[in-house]
Amino acid sequence: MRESEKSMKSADDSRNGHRNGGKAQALLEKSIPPQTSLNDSLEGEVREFLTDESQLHTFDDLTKVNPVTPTTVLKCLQARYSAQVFYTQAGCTLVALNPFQPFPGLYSLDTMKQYHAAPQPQELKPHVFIVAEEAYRNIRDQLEPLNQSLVVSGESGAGKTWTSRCLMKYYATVAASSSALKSQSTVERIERRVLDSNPIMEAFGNACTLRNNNSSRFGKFIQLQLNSGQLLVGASVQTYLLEKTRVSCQPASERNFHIFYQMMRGATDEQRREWKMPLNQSFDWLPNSDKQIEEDVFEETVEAMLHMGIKTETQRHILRILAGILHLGNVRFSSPGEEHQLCQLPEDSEESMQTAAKLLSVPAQEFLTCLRVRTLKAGKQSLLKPCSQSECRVRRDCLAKTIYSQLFEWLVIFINNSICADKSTWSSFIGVLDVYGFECFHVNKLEQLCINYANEKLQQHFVAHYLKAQQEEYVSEGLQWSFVKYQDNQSCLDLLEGSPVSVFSLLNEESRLNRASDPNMLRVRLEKELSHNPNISWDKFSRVPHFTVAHYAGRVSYQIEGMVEKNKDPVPAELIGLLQKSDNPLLCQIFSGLESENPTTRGLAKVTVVSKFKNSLESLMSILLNTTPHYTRCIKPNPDCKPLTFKQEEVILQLEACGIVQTIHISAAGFPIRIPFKSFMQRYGLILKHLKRGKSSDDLHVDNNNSPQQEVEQLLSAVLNQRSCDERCLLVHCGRTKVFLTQAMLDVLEDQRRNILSRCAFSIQCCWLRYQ
Ligand code: AD9
Ligand code: MG
Repeated sequence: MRESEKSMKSADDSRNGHRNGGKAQALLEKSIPPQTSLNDSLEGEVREFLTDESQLHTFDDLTKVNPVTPTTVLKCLQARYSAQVFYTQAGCTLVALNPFQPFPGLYSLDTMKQYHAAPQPQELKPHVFIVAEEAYRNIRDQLEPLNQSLVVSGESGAGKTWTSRCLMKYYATVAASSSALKSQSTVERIERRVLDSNPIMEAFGNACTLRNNNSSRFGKFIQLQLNSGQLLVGASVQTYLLEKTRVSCQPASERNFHIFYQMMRGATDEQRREWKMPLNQSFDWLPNSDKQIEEDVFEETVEAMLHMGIKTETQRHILRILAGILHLGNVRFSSPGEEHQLCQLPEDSEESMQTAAKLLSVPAQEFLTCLRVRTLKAGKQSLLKPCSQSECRVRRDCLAKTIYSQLFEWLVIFINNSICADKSTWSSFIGVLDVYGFECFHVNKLEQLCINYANEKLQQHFVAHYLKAQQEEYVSEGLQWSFVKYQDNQSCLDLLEGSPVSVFSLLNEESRLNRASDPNMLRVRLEKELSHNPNISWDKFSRVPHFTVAHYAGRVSYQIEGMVEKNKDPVPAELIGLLQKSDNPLLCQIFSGLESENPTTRGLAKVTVVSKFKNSLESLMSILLNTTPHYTRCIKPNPDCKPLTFKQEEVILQLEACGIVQTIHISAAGFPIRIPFKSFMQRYGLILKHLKRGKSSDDLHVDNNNSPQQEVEQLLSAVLNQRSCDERCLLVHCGRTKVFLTQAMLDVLEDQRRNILSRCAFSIQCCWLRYQ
């Protein structure tokens, strides 16, 4: 093991220290008694399986495990993992275990075709392609809501991005237009361009962290646009909260964004000369350069940019900007003797400063002045004030972060312009959501607060959409139901974003005050205004100002120091003004519309990081609420990303965090399929007609004045009349407006429908032959 890897490993252990071994153990020992009674009669049969542990890997659906406890679910998943089966259904959710090694065939073209062509994909082995196909068929069958969303969640390194890529490849294959396949024109096929957005965004937005060599440092929602013939005609991408602080400050043993290392490794001699980047050049902002990872592939990024339509000349501007940022990172400032004096540059920094200015195409002297001198506005007058050493550093870092995040935003806009189809050409979409998972480190800052807030919102969406809606629907439809307790996270969301006061509102108020931020002030206000909320607490003995939030996935302590400043995210006006004058046309363009921090409007409702993030999440939520959601929960089986290694303590905490056991309880006892009476008769009415033809009408008690419910009941009793009353209750239930079915019952109905249709087709064929 290389030194850097060793240090990463030990730091990893300490960072994962939050993983509470005691809690995992308690969960492992806890055995929840089954809370439902509907499938009691199946218990005996399933228990036999449980005692015969050699069979555990055969459970394709965790709802068939009984009793459902964290332990039984865990054992089942472990048995499947050992048998190299990585997907398991958990009612409405697909559980995906990360194998941490490629499996030939698992995602091959043939496998895609197999799932796409299957009459009933659900009958094949659980796979993420079933989720993909289900969404695709929902659109084909015009089920409401028509648009679909595939929500992929899980902690860092669990496999969200991998899964999202698989889903995108699936649609780029099964929904590719045949004419597009033949096209060899210079304009690349749309499917190809949609897929090429991945390596570009990953090069600029992913980094090697302690928990994942290819960790996404931004959230992403991609809408795949389909035309009325269900062909992929375009896509659009929305990104969330790029972790821009990484540009100038990399956590210990982690790396900067991949693109910088790709450039360092993959540049041509000519580029090295242009960027003043000889092979032995070291950059302060490029730590752990010796750690080589699979993603360090410069040619792939360059090629993908070309396919996307980013011309060589524009790429040259992008890469010069990035090289300029790296040289800027090597600029250091020495402390001035007196307060009114300017900070000086040590000798080696002079050259870095000159190179950075040249690569960013701005005048070097003016650049240096902007970094060292602050302009203060007092009424109509401007006052120049030399910055202290630390202020100079803050300005330098701020400049690098702003340039990088603006460049990232420009790239996303460019990608959207290149792949987004005209609204008139598409009629439905499938959205794939890949956002950062729940995070809990030893030190948690504003970034973690935002990330965990996003996860709370998604969990609420899941709970509201599936668990709550399902239980409420049972009640309103008059079904007998023993309730399963689910964890509603509303009080945590009230704490974070509620009105009139919340963590965010207080943070924003502090950020809008025209004064230096004091962490204790915010702490006092939080304590005074929010202590009534059970989800917030403080460690009275801690000397570091912080607050602890009880999230649905665990407790996280957030450090208050630096939070207000980060939330303000100020960009000095002088720096923006300078970049707007750059001779690099791209740099000039990306800063042209940007407003700077204006000291005179500081007190007004400034857009803070938190308010911007909250708004973008709210629009995401409103999109999700108008779609049919499909959930995939990725699980990381061990913290070291080792192939085929399953650590129970690691997995049990993740199962707990995503409430998988509750989901299984509800799905196991319930009827996951519900169809309004009218739609039900439209699809299966032919079975009743067929049965009527075979029997006397007395047997079927035909009454033409039947209500829709009676018609449905008549059909069901005709189909089920071979079975006992108890068994019928397990398979199907008629509500007030809908039929509630298990998957098994749906399969019976679909089989009968298929048989009748194929017999009809056969008879027509015979008549035709006779006629000929
Ligand atoms: V993070 O929140 O962005 O830090 P993700 O996105 O959840 O995280 P990612 O998809 O990047 O994790 O997966 C981590 C690594 O696991 C990948 O780089 C692969 O090496 C590996 N992986 C994930 N899923 C699979 C799989 N189905 N088959 C093989 C996989 N390897
Ligand atoms: Mg990712």
